[in-house]
Amino acid sequence: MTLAGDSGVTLRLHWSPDSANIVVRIALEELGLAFQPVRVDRAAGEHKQPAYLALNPQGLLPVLEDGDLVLFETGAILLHLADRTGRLGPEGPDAREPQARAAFLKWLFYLSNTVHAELRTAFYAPRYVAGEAAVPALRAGLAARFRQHMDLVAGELGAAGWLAADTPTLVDFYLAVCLRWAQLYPRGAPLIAGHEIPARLRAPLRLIENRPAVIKAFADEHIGGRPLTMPEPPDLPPDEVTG
Ligand SMILES: N[C@@H](CCC(=O)N[C@@H](CS)C(=O)NCC(=O)O)C(=O)O
Repeated sequence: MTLAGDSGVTLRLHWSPDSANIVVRIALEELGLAFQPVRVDRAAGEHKQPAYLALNPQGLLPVLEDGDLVLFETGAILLHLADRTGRLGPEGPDAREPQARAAFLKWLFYLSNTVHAELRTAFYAPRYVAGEAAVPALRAGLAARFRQHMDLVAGELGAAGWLAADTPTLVDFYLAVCLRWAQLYPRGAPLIAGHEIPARLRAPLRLIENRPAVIKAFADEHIGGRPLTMPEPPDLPPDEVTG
């Protein structure tokens, strides 16, 4: 088996601006892993074509290729990167440290199977109900749940303001991006307003958006300014913004 890093093989991140790949891109930059970005034209439906479906049969972004390995699902990719580097975040802790790993795993799964999954349902609401008329009620219910999730998370942050350790780990970056999306999408009627973000989550968000690796990751997806506390969509023609 070949892994990226073996004789010139690189990690390959399949991406589209502001899609879930931004979480993985931040993780790669923060962990100092070199990678080759592979742009997928979502607006043209490239992610539903056979070549991409061979990598992710769901036809969703992101995919990360690591040598012979092909991974999809943001949460699975983050866990793979933590195990691969032996670190849960850029400043540690060790990925095998039992307390931190347990905290990391529970928040990773919560973010992946509850928070992110519900955001997806809100963004793609018409796919989940019969008839457009039911969409506003579904979105309103999910917005209320998102606020509850953020209150819960705010109450569980450690003293230093991070979820799994005394320093930021990949789950903090995942949470931060979920907060970005909730303030931006669906376009024109976002799930929450910035002032609804619980006070305890604001300081970590500010710290994250000022980190050089995070700034670079967003910039490489055409996102500038204050991407977490005053988010704007990618600076692209409107038909290319699919995030
Ligand atoms: N559970 C998946 C969700 C990924 C996802 O929703 N990706 C979106 C972009 S943010 C996508 O590819 N959407 C295209 C589509 O639904 O057709 C993950 O975490 O990777």
